[in-house]
Amino acid sequence: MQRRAFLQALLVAGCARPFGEEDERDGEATFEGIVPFVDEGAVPLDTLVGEGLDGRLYTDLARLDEGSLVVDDELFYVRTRTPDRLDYGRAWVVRIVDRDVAIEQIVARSRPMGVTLLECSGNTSGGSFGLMSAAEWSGVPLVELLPPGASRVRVSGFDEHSRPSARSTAGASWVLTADDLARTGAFLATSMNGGPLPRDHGFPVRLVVPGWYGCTCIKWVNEIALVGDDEPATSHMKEFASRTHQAGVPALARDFAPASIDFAAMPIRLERWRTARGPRLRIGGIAWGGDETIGELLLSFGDALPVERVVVDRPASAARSWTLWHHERSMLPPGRWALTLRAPSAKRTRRLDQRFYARAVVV
Ligand SMILES: Nc1nc2c(c(=O)[nH]1)N[C@H]1C(S)=C(S)[C@@H](COP(=O)(O)O)O[C@H]1N2
Ligand SMILES: [Mo]
Repeated sequence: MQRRAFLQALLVAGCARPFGEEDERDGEATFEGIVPFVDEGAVPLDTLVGEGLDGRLYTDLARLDEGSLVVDDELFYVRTRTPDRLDYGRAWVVRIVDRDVAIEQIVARSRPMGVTLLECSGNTSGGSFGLMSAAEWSGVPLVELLPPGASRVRVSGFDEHSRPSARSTAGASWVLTADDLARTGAFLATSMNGGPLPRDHGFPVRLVVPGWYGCTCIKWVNEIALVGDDEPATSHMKEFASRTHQAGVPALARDFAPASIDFAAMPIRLERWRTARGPRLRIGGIAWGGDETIGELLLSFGDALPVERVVVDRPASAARSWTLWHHERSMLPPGRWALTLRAPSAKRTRRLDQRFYARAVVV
């Protein structure tokens, strides 16, 4: 079933003849199996693990297809589960500047905000790159809730956990300028995929900053404060400074660069097929990040093979979500192959330049 869905995705993506005319002549193509990625963490996928700050759900990217680009609530990645010290018995109020705003008022003003992808800035191979998902959100643009002339705000969320974490620091707040809010269209989200926010995703209200790393998308928002130009960086900002590609760990919030996600791409699924022409490799992948139109990627398997061109149809208008691409070639020779992509026409690709999203297979 999943394979059929994947094939349909390829058809939808514009590959009407996955194997070309030669294969039609040569006869049927037979699916022989998945070529798994190696040397990635053995984390369980699509399953909640851990509690509180260490709570995670790694989304299985291999099953993405045209019909599942908006990820169901239960499969959307989780980084930090609902704090156990959060008391849902009390009415939720967000302190906005000098007013206490009841959650009902924010919900009443919420409207569709479209599909936006979130990616954890710590989305590494150790987690099979599963800390990334897209959903459809409803909410209220943050600028609409602020007094005119506000130049810098600090958005904070509830983050008290009775169990400390070895890896993560409690306390979640990020400072954004009016310019950041206007440019990204940052909004307070009260709904995900048509329903209320699930608790683990910040019920009843979270921040979504389209195009920025997930660490800026504060969950369980309870305070939005106006701050001055000399506002110190928060502990949360400092914790995520290197993961959001800051120069060192700036002491002041104003010295943080926008935590934007550059254009990036990676393979998500390699399939081995048998055809009359010989064994074939079909590669499915995703592209996301940046805000520009991208039409072509360069796929490398390492120094032993020439780089191959991959057509990708990623208009700027789709940049808030992710886009599927696919590529087909003869089966790789026996050996270990590291797949990396480049996007020469993209404005900036810091992670692709570092081979951050490299994925290896053994044939
Ligand atoms: N209150 C609070 N908000 C938070 C966090 C947190 O630990 N506490 N983690 C951040 C990080 S690092 C990420 S990647 C996103 C994850 O959102 P998700 O779990 O809904 O996918 O939430 C952000 N918001
Ligand atoms: Mo994150």
